[in-house]
Amino acid sequence: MKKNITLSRYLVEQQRVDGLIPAQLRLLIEVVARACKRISHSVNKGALGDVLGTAGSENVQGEVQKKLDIIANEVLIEANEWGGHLAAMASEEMDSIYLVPNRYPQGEYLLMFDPLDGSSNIDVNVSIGTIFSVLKKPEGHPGVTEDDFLQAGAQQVAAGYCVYGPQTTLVLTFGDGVAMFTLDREQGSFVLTQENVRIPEDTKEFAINMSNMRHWDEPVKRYVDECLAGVEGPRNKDFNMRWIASMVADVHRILTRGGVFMYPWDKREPNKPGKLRLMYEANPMSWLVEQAGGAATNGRERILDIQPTKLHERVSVVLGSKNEVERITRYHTEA
Ligand code: P6P
Repeated sequence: MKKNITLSRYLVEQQRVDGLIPAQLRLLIEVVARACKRISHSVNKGALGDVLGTAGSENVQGEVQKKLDIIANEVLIEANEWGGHLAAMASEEMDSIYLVPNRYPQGEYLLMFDPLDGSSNIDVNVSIGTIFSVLKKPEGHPGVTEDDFLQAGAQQVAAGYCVYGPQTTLVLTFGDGVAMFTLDREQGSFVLTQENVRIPEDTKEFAINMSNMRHWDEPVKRYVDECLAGVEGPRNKDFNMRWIASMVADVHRILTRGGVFMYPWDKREPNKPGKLRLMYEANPMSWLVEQAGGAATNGRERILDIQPTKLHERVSVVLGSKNEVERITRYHTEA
C-alpha cells in the first residue's frame, strides 16, 4: 500500500476515480473526521481535563449523560452546521432532529451519530468511539422533518466510526469496501493504514454480555451453549469470548480479526426489540460489516432492510463473521 496517503488525498482520489464521493460528501466526511480529532483530544485528557464524570442530565434513552457525551455532541454539531453540506443532524444525545440554522446554507445530506459510544467505559480508560451514518435528504419537498431520516440502512451513502483507543482510528465505507485511517498526531492527519478490510467467514470468538444469559431467547442460548461446549460439543472447536461493552471496540476487533457480536432481545424489557439503536449504531456498523464480507441481522432479517418507524428505534443485533451470523439467524428462524 502506498505510504502516507492522508484522508484528504484518499477522498480526492476516490472521488476522481469512481465518483462515489461527490464534493459535498467529501467535505462532510472531512468535517466529521476533524471533529473526531477534537473529540479524541478531549478524551485523551481524561482526569487532566474537566471531562470525566456525569453531566447531571439524562438523554432521550433515559441514560445518565457523561460530560464527554455532551462535549462530543457539541463538537459534532458546531463542526457541521456551517458547512452547507447538511440539511439536518440527529444524535443519540438529542431528543429531536437538529435543523441547520437559517443563517447557514442548507445541504442535501442528513448526518446521524452516536457522539460517544461506550460511555460507561470513559472513566475507566477503556476504548470508546464515535459512530456516524449519512443519508441523502429525500427530494421533492422544502425543509426537513424527522420522517426524512426514517430510511432503511441500505439507503446510507457513507458510514463509519472513530475508535479512541491505543490508537485513534477512523473506519469508513462509501459502499465500495472498508478503509481504515490511523491518526498521526505529529502531522495531525488521519493516514490510510488499511484498505479492502475483510472479515474471515469463520471464527472462534464470540462477543455477548454473558450476565444476561438467563434473560436470552432459546436460539441465543443454544448458540452460546454450543460455543461453550467447545471441541467436545457439536461445534468440534473451542471458542474464546470477548465483551468490551463499547460496540465500537468490539466491532473494530471483528473487522480486524473476525468474530461475532450479539446484543439480542431479552426478557428484561420484552417490549424493546433490543438495546442498541438502529439509525446511528446498528445501521452504520452493519453496512461496514457487510462491506467487509460479513453479515448483520436482527436474528431474523438483514438489519439494513429494516424500515425504521422512529428516530431512536432500538434493534436486536447479530453481526460479524458471515457463517456464524448465518448459523445464529438459522437457529432463530428454526425456533
Ligand atoms: P451492556 C454502550 O453503552 C452500548 O450502547 C454499546 O456500545 C455496547 O455494546 C453496549 O451498550 C454494552 O451494553 O449492557 O453490556 O453494558
